[in-house]
Amino acid sequence: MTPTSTGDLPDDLTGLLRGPVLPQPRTPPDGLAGAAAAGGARADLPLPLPADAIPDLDLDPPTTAHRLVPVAPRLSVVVPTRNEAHNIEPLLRRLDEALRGLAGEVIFVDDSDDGTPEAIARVRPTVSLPVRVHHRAPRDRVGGLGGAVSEGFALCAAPYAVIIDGDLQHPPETIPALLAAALHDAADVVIGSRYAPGGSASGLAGTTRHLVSTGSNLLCRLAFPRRLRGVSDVMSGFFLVRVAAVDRAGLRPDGYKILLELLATAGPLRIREVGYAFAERHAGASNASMSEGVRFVRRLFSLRVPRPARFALVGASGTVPNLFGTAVLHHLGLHYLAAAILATQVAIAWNFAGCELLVWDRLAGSRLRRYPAFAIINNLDLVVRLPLLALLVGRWGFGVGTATLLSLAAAVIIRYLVVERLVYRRRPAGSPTPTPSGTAGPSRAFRSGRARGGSRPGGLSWPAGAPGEEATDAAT
Ligand SMILES: Nc1nc2c(ncn2[C@@H]2O[C@H](COP(=O)(O)OP(=O)(O)OP(=O)(O)O)[C@@H](O)[C@H]2O)c(=O)[nH]1
Ligand SMILES: [Mg+2]
Repeated sequence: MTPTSTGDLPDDLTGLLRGPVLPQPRTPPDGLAGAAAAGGARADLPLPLPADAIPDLDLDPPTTAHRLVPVAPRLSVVVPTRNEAHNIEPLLRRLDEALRGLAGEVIFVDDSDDGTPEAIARVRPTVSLPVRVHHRAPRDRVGGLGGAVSEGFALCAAPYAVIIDGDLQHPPETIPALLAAALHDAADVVIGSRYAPGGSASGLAGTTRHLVSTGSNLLCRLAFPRRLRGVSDVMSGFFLVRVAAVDRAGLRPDGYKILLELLATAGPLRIREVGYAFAERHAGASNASMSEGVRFVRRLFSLRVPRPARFALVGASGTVPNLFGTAVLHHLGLHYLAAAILATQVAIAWNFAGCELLVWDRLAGSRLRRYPAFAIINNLDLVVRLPLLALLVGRWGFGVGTATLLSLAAAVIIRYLVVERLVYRRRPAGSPTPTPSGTAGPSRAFRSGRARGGSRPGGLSWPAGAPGEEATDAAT
């Protein structure tokens, strides 16, 4: 089924979605219990929070009192933003209208330097949706767009999350159809697709963007033919997920293609699609760039090829400069051991570039600081290789080329084990952890509270195993 609007749905489902779920009074009620009674909070859908958690909602009265929510949200809309100040007002207005009656909330995960959080703060009191902002300081912007979305998942109070761009290329009016498809078909993921029936990619700017979109879509489907069977728009940034189906600990988001990351790393998922028309950017400038393209190709490669195989490939490619360098220098009259030492330095630089680009996930910190450790460890393998080389050539009469090759094969196994342990070991809990109330804050307390099924800063208590409970280090 590819529903395109709630009009396609049976009456009972439309009623479920559109029922009088969330009147949000603009004047403060006499406490939340009164508000819940007045709002006729429905008990026929599972709540992600126990009812007694609701009075603890973090509010900064009195100006935001109109955002009191008598029931826990059933749909969290996560909007990653980077310099979208001029799009905030129309976006929030359209979301407010589109989500009327859906018990929704909006969470901005913001990496902006243009005053986007201030724009949100200005518009927030004028809409009835609860709106939260998690602004990431420049040093915390791990994983770019994908990292922001992953952090957004951790903040969702609802069982379903919709990811939507902040520039209005994705129509908020399609969100009810995404939710309807999820509820109707018990789907884990509902993808807003430009290439499904009813969809259109006409908002893509220019032939090159069209080619990049269809080409990368094809590449992904070739790389994961079974997992992505029936998915027409792997590159979509507009989708709904059942939050409990997201394995945040398994995500290594790097840049734009968080949907690919999700689909490739999660267990079996029930996937549906809903066609939508991709619009032109409303205002502001695109954040897409050539470097995002390179990030995508790298990520696709590492999702597809296991790390030891990638390491072996890089190591194998390093034998080319090593062998070639040794042969040339030896030919020029250098002793074969001296030639091996020099050629090894070239191969180490080559391997380091390969490891950084293709083998290990992006790590924070400077490459210049990683290189000495990498070079020392790789030079240490000369301690093994040189005596082996001397034995092979001097004692057993192998040619310099063959002996170099054999010694390299022995060294590559040792090197993988040592490099993985010493240079690329993952820092514990490296990801900056979002706070649900909107400012970067006490991430350690938040993390430990959630791990125990305890309380979140801002006073929302979470039962153990609640949606969004997954480990919080996924965005490192
Ligand atoms: N938090 C966060 N959001 C980002 C980042 N990069 C892009 N975004 C947001 O992600 C959404 C998609 O980015 P766009 O720049 O619109 O990329 P695009 O849609 O591929 O490009 P255009 O078609 O030119 O708009 C927008 O809401 C951006 O503000 C980032 O590094 N961090
Ligand atoms: Mg865009």
